Amino acid sequence: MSNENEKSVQLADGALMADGSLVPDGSLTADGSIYANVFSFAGLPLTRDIDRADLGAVVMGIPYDLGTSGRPGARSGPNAIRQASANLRWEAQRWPWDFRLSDRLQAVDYGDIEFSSGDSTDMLARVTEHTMRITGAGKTLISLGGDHFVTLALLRGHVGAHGKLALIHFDAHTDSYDEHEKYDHGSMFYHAPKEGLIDPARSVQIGIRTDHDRTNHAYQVIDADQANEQSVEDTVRAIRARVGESPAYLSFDIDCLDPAFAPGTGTPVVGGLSTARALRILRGIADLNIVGFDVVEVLPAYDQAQITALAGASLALEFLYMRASRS
Ligand SMILES: [Mn+2]
Repeated sequence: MSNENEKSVQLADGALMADGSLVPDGSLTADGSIYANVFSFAGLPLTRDIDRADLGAVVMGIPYDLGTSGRPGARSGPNAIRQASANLRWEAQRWPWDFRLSDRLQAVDYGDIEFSSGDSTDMLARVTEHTMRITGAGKTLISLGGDHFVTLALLRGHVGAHGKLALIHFDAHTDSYDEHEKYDHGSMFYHAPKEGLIDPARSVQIGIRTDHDRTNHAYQVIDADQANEQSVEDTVRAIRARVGESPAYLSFDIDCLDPAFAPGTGTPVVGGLSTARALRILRGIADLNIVGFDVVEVLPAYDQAQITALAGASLALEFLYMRASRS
């Protein structure tokens, strides 16, 4: 145990290598191979050295799944997303964007946050601490879950730098279930407004298709049927009207997508969005003041042929382009 603790402390200080790299030679990840040396997200440098002035964004993994109510295993999500992201490395200018990512935005992979396994309180503390470090340095954080409970820690780590946030939430579930003192992956957005982290009156949930109190629900809901039936432009317009100029946090539970497009997830619900539709909605809101992003609930043990992991990787890369488009 003491060895593990020592290692955690070392990682928290970002001092594994003199230059902050998490691997002996950070340049190992910089080539464009879609199968060799797949350690980091999309081949980004794997490092905790984030103080460079030109660095705009940080990708971080949170291998946690103790908040889940259904199938467990999302702790392996970050690694699965990194592996699948190798398929995206070769395209310097991602379609259909009209710029090369590296021309507009420098980003690194911060690795996974370590915490005492089995200790959710420690996870919350560590994730909040690292998030505050990254957002405090003025970098945009893109987090890879992990089950959705991790978003509570991420929001706690963002408010210091950005104040109370609007929430743009893609999900099959509202995750605002009133379970009183219970903290899990279905109650973060019940607790978050009570903690002053988000303002439901400026927040919107897209893709919902599970029961919630429709007569008394603080968040605007664009349910899955509506999001599938109306045009992408109408959905984009509704999100923009709700969020406005507010600093916003975008949280994407992969189960917003139909299980046909994301089978590997903890609590799948049929009747969801396609990956294509979700990507088009995201591109339509790229210029909103989105200060942080996550994609959560990727569960490789239930995945098929990396379908879900590739969707997660593609969304995370889309987040980088959304951020870059505002640079
Ligand atoms: Mn969900």
